[in-house]
Amino acid sequence: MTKPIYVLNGPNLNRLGTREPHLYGSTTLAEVEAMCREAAGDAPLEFRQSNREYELIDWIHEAIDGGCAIVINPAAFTFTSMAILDALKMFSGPIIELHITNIHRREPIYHRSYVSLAATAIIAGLGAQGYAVAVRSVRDLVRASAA
Ligand code: DHK
Repeated sequence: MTKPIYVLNGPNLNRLGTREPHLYGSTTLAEVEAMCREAAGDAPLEFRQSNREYELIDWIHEAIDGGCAIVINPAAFTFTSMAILDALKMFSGPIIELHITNIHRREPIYHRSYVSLAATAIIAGLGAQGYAVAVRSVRDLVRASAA
């Protein structure tokens, strides 16, 4: 596998660790990145976070041109951004939509995801560990498709 897995994180996730720990736990984004890199093993991985919608879109375009898979936690943009959905629709590889919390057990505003319309799979509610599950899953999907 030469093309990287892109792990993209949306707004406010840079505050993981102190942000509503009763919901998101105490794991920091840096610790999440380390978990992703461990899960990826020898597979190359790009791990990024932005509070800017346009930047996430630019990174999805980068993945379209040179990535093998996307794991994305769009955070609040999950429920608002048709632009991120439209960008993801252009990606030909596996996409896992990831949420630390089970968004379907939260307030109704968190129940309708635009991103799910483009996702291969959705992981929600596993906490920070969900990132490692997602990275291992796309790594295996890509390897299986290349076999
Ligand atoms: C993260 C956020 O920032 C929220 O806006 C989402 C998601 C939930 C998560 O569970 O990772 O609603």
